[in-house]
Order: sequence, then structure tokens, then C-alpha cells
Amino acid sequence: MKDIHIIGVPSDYGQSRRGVDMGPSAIRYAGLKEKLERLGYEVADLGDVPVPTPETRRIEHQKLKYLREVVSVSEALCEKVEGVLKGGHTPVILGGDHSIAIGSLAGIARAGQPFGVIWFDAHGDMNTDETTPSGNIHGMPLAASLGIGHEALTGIGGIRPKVRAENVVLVGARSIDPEERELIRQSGIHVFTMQDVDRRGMDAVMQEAIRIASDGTRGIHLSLDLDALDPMFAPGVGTPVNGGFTYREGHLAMELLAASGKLLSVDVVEVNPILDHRNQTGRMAVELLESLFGKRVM
Ligand code: NNH
Ligand code: MN
Ligand code: MN
Ligand code: MN
Repeated sequence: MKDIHIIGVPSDYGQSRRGVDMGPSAIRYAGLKEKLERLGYEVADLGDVPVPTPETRRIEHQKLKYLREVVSVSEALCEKVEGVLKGGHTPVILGGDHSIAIGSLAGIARAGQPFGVIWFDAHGDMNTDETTPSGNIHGMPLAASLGIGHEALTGIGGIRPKVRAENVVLVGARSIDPEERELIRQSGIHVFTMQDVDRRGMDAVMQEAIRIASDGTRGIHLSLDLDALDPMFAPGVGTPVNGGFTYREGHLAMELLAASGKLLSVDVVEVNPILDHRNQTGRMAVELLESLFGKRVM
């Protein structure tokens, strides 16, 4: 059993609501380290990647808000993740908004290729500076990792693309922007919408997702946006969308990934304690991670 190394990334530069920078604290406070230790792992918390203070920064580019800060945080995270993987450990990366995944995937790519990605999200995160309706970079990290979009984002870590479209699976989608939809089609990634989950069931969808993401790769990175879950179970997110995964669907997906033995690394993003109710979403994140790392009933 590989050791787990926790890395916090208290950055909210990828979107416009403050609070998601407190995500790492909320997830730690919900007992992450102890609960993973109880499953039998050696767990080291490496602390946080340095993030500049938002009150000292301004938006320079309306279609790529806080580009400079997102790039600097991503470069720092990339280096950490690369080191943890090269040391033979499993990185558990705590966001922060989803823009931080650019750094996660860059670090994984530097540590060894190819790898697959399962992207759990209500959204596509496949916008670029040319298609974004918001200018928020948290709507762009999957595109950037596939080499699509502004070169300052696609070039992080020096490898472009980080991941091949044929090994990328988006699960839980239910809010895609019009031009983003076109980019998703052209990219060739696999998409399982909520309707697919409704019709085929989470078991079949995840078996297929795991097969696609592990086909010819050395393992799977899970990028877990808490807004994939229904807001009933994860209210503390900046952009909630109705009609998401139930509590059990979320856990079943994690349990199936655990059983696959293919997990390389995980990032858990978009937990916003200011919008949460008594850390319900932080606790949800920890419970999902327990299932992902093998917690079982019997
Ligand atoms: N697609 C929208 C945008 O680009 C919303 C993205 N929001 C997310 N993504 N939370 O996961 O701004
Ligand atoms: Mn950090
Ligand atoms: Mn996302
Ligand atoms: Mn999302």
C-alpha cells in the first residue's frame, strides 16, 4: 500500500467567489488525515502551496481572470505533485477551485506518461479564453490539459498536452456552455452526462470510464469537483447545479475506482466553506476520499 501525501492549494483565483481558498482547511478539519490512517495508510500532510493574497491582486485580462496568479500556483503545485509521485507516493491534492487541476495534471505528466483522467463534474471545464462566458479559469482546466486554449495555461510544466483525449472521461455533466459543447465534440474526450448515469446506472458508467481511462495508461487521476454531487449533499460549492449524483452514486463511483487498483492521484476541488452548512461539503469530501482509498462495510 502506497503512502499518501496531502497537498493543500488554497487558491480561489479561478473563479469569482471568495471562500474556496478555505477548502483545504475545511477538508483537513473534517478529519482527513486520521481517517485515511485508520484505513492503514501512512499519511503525510505536506502543508500548502504558496498562494498570493487576493486583496493585493487585480484582474488584468477579462477573458483570463487572474491568469498570472493561476499560472504561478499551478507551477508550484506541478513541482510538488511531480516530487510526490517520483517518491512513490499517492498525492491527495486539496483545492481550491478547479483551476488548480492544471497544476495537478502537469505534475503527473512530468512524473510519467501516459495516464488517464476521470473528471467528475457538473460542468465540462472545456472552455478557452475564446469561448468562456465568465473569464473564470476554473471553467478551462480540462481544455488546458488537453493542449486547448491559451499557451500560458497549456504550457505549464513544459509538456503539452498532459493527457490524450482518448483516455479522458467526463462524468456527471449537466451544465455545458454552447461553444464549450463544440470544443468537447471536437476534442474526442468521452462524456457521460447525468442522463447516461440515469439510464445505465453508475456501476456500468464507472466500469466503462475506468476501462477508457486505464486503456494503455499507467493509471488514473481522479479530478473530483464536489459540484458533481447534487447540491443536497454538497451545498458548499460556488456553482451548484441541480440534478447531480446522490450520496450513494458518489460513493459507488469511488468504491469502483478503489477496486480497480488503478488510482494514481486525486484532486478534490471547489469546496467553499462560506457557502456550506456546518462543513457538510468538507465532510462529504472526506467520506468520498475514504471510499476512494478502500473503506468498505465488510
Ligand atoms: N462553464 C462555466 C464557466 O466557464 C462554469 C464553470 N464552473 C465550474 N466548473 N464550476 O466546474 O465559467
Ligand atoms: Mn496552496
Ligand atoms: Mn470543475
Ligand atoms: Mn463544476
